[in-house]
Amino acid sequence: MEVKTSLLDNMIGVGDMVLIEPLSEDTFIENLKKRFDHNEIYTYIGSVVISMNPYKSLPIYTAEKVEEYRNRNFYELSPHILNIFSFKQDNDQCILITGESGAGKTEASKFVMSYVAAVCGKGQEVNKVKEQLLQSNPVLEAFGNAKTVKNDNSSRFGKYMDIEFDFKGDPLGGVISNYLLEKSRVVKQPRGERNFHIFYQLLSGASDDTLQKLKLDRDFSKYNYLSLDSATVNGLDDAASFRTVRNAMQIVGFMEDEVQSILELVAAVLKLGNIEFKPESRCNGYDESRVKDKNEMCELLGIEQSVLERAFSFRTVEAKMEKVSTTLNVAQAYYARDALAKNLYSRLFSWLVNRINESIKAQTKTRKKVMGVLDIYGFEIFEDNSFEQFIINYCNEKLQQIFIELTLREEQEEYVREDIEWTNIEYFNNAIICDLIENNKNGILAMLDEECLRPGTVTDETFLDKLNTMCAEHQHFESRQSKNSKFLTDHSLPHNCFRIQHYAGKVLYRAEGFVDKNNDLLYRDLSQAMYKANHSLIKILFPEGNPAKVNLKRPPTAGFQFRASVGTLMKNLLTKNPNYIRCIKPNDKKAAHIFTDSLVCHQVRYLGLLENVRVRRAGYAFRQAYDPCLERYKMLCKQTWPHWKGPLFFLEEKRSQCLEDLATLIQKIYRGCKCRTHFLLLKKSQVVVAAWYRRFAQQKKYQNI
Ligand code: AOV
Ligand code: MG
Repeated sequence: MEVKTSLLDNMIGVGDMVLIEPLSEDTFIENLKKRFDHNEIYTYIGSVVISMNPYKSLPIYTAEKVEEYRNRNFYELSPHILNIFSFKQDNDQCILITGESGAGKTEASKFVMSYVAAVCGKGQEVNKVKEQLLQSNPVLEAFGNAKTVKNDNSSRFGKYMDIEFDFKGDPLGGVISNYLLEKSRVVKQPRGERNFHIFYQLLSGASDDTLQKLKLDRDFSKYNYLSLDSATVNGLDDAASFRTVRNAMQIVGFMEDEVQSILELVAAVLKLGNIEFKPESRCNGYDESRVKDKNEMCELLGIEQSVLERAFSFRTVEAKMEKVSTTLNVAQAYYARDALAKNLYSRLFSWLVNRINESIKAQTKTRKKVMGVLDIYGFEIFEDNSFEQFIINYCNEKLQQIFIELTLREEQEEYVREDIEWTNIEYFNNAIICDLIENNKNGILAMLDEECLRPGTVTDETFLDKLNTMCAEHQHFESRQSKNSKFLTDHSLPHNCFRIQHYAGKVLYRAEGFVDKNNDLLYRDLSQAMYKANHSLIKILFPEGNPAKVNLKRPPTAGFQFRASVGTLMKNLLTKNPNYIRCIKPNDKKAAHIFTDSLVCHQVRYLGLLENVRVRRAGYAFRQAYDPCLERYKMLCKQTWPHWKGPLFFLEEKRSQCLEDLATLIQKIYRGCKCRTHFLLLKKSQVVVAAWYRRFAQQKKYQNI
């Protein structure tokens, strides 16, 4: 076959990967690279957008650009994220942004949101809604993002935001859902990383007066919970960010006293981290923990010193209807302190999300359609991977699964269903990895829960033993395509670890802390102490501390809750029309102008992008069910216009006659356009608009597009 090179030779590469000839991994990467070198960071695979992180600001998101892209057809302008979805469609949309940590998901989600705000609706009320939706972002980033070794502004929570529109396309409001914040960061950060931004922002940016009220010192080094080796980050101005966040809170609608309460809790977490304990010997030979010094946290939150101190020295356990008080030793007291700090912070975060939702929720019920934007924490492999990475990576597996289901599997199956000739395209389906993790009976999360709820001595070792017995030993009897084949064991594994072959790479998890983090228990004495506080916000955050509620059942485990909420999210996403932004990280150095072939190639492979192009090239790009098609084009055909009575009005045979007439007409119209849609075919239940990219590319029909 003659190799078609003219499109590839084009200085800036091909805008749609579907047009590459010949298609191979090499040409695919070469094209991305060529475009990246020319600051063309977006490339399509049909309607999927690939986004390369440029690690520098580009002048491509200006008001002029927005104007240019507004209401233009997907293919008329060079690829851009602004082109991702069409407002003209009537059904609910969602934008799924995926990619590994640092690939550019959060930035992409912000561009999408600003674009929506720029092009939708006008007027005072609408502007207020838009402003509030946009300003919710700096608030959540301050509390939910942190510097990691992979990303200076890494999302440590998952976020899904529904924006609701009325029939005119004006935004009415929104709803944010958040997914499991990585709360362990509050008390400890890996080397080279920071705690959540807000701590540094508050200390750097608050006025002297505010800090004094909060009894805080500007000096980071005064606080045990703030790591010092990377307290300041190049390119991050914490003080300026603090002003932005304060301003954003005001716009979103927080009252001054609410802001004050929130900052008091942030300060309280820092103070909590400075509480230290000393042992006091008891006559029974055991050491009992005592708080070393008076703590200012109590003053901040209106808690009596003695109440807090007692909660750090004793723990009440209920056994057979009887309350037994046991003493805490120093190690247990430190554990309790950290558990309280993590709980306090993560509950504050969830409260913030709810509070923002109250402000941004639609005031009327006349919503017409919804656009959801999903921005989660990206896949990550650190040196040390724990429960948090396990949860984050599981979430990424689920998203990859949606992509596979909708763009690779269902798409192919649909052709078969419609009797369209089809040669199957192979791809890796990560459903087995999802199953390994989430299977109700013997998935890793279920086993962890079983272990956590089992009476007797439960440790991370007993959990790991269980995993090894269940997954590793069964492996020998099962096929390579079974879920257990993704649970990798060999004798070289370090002690107390297990390894999973994820879609995006092998990850070694340290089992230490899994049981504890999944249990996520807070001694009741501590929640009761918090409930006794003379501070309205902290009281709300610890409802189980209410003595009237002592009989409350234990909450579901962290893993169980996460699995359930991700399940609900997936169901929700599947009811919407998905649009994908697949983010790619060009290098590991967070640097502009560097394109590391091997790194990009790895991502292209595991994201299944080549398979995506293959399915796309072989298939029919645009299709519509009969009824909406008739509805859309009713005016073109004399059987349907001007006497239109709705699609169901037509009898079967009349309907197909109409459709055929319509097909001929539309064909005529399209033929005159510089559009890629050239054929209309009537299949079992659909009108398919065939875009035979490859053929057209070969016939050089696209050269002047
Ligand atoms: P992520 O959301 O995918 O990682 P971000 O969106 O936070 O990644 O991007 C990381 C950094 O890359 C940003 O802070 C910017 O400096 C830069 N960047 C990304 N996209 C662009 C762009 N379009 N233009 C300019 N700079 C960009 V994570 O949240 O860690 O999974 O968990
Ligand atoms: Mg992010």
